[in-house]
Amino acid sequence: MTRTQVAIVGAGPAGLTLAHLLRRQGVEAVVLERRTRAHVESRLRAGVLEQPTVDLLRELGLAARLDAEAMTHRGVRLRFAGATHRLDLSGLTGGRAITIYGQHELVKDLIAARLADGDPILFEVDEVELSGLDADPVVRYLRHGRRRELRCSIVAGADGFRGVTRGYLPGTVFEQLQPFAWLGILARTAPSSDELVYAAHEDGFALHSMRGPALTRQYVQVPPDVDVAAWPAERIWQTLRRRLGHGDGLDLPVGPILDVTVAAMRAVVTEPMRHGRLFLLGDAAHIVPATGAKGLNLAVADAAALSYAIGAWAGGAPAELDRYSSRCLDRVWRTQRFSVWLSQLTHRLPGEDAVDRRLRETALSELVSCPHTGAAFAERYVGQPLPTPWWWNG
Ligand code: RFL
Ligand code: PHB
Repeated sequence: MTRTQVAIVGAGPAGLTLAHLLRRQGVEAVVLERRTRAHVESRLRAGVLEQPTVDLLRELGLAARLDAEAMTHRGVRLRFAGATHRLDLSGLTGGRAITIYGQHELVKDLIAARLADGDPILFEVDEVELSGLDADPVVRYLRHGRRRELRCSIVAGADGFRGVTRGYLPGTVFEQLQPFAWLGILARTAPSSDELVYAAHEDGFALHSMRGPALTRQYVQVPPDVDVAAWPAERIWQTLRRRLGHGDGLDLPVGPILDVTVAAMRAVVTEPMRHGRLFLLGDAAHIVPATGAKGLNLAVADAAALSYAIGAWAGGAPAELDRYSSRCLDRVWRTQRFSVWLSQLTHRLPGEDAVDRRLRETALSELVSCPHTGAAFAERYVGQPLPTPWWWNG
C-alpha cells in the first residue's frame, strides 16, 4: 500500500490502541514498527491498567483474554514507619479498581485482533523519515532491503521515547531527571500479597508487584548510576525483605530471578504535541516517573483523544485536530504532577534529613487515615475518565 489516511509509527500500546479506535470510525491506517512481532510481544514493561483503560478495551471488544486471565485489585498497600496499611481503592471510588496485566500481553492481544481484522502492521521497518508535514505527509522507510514511501493525510508519532518522530517537533521539551532509579526484578516466585505493596523505607523505596500466580515483578530504589553487577541475587532479596517488611504480614520467598533491568525516572513533556500534520502520542510525547504506574494509561488516553480528533476531521470537522494537543496536555501535566509527587513521597531523596522523613511519614499517614486525602489519591490512582466526549456516545 502506498497511500493511507493515517500512518502510525510504532506498534506499542499507543499506536495499536489508536489503530483500533480509528478502525471503529472507518478511518484507514497503516502501522509501521521497527522491531519484529516476537520482540514487541515479549518486551517487559508496565503491569497496571487503570479502570478507564480496561473499560475502553472492553468497549472495543479487545478484553476477552484480559477478562479471563488478569487480576483485579480493589486495594493497595502502603508501608512506612514499620507498618503496612491498606487503602481501599474500590471503597473510596465507588467500586473502581486497577487490573494487573502485563503490557506485552496487552500488546499481543491488540496485534492479534488487528491482524485478524485484516488490517496492516508492517514489522521490521527501519530508517523512518518524515516530510511534507505542512500539508501532504510522506513517510519514507526501509523494509527488507527495499526503500518505500507511504503517503498519508496524518502521521501519528507513537514510537516511544527513543523513537524518531519527536525529533520533528520544534516546540519546547520540559525534562527533569529524578535523583533515583529503579532496579526491576522479575522472579519465578508466588506473589506474597494479593495486592501491590509500595514501601517507603528509610533505606529507600521498594515495590512488590506481580504478573501472575507464580511470577513477581518487584522494584528497589537505586542510584541513577547504579552498577547492576553490584546487585547479586542475595543482595536483591535481602533488600526487598528489609524494605517490604518480611515477616510482618509479607512472607517473601526467594526464587529464581529471570530478569534484572534498570529504569531511569524522568518527567518529560513535549509542548505542543503537534506540528502540522504530525501528532505525537504516548511516550513519544511524554514520560512520567514509573511510581504512579501511569505511562501506558496515559498513552491510551492520548490515543482516545487523537482518534476522536481524527474521526471528527474525517467527518468534516477539522477544528478538533487543533484542540488535540491542549486537551491532552491538561491530563499529561496532572498525571505528571501525581507521578512526581508520589515518587518523592515514597523515595529516599539525596540530602534529606530527619525532619524531611517525619514530614513524609506524616503525609503518608494522612493518606491512609484521612478519608478525603485517601479518596483524592484513590481517584487518581484508579484513573480519571478519558479526556474526550466518546465518539461512540455521539
Ligand atoms: P512504547 O511502548 O515504547 O512503544 C513504541 C513502539 O515504537 C517502536 N519504535 C519505532 N517504530 C518505527 N520506527 C521507529 N523509528 C521506532 N522507534 C521505536 C518501538 O519498537 C515500540 O514498539 O510506547 P507507547 O506505545 O507510547 O507506550 C508507553 C508505555 O510503553 C510506557 O509508558 C509504560 O511502559 C510505562 N510504564 C508503566 N506504565 C503504566 O501505565 N503502568 C505501569 O505499571 C508501568 N510500569 C513503566 C512501568 C515503564 C517502565 N520502564 C521500562 C521505564 C515500569 C517500568 C520499569
Ligand atoms: C509494575 O507492576 O510494573 C508496576 C506496578 C506499579 C507501579 C509501577 C510498576 O506503580
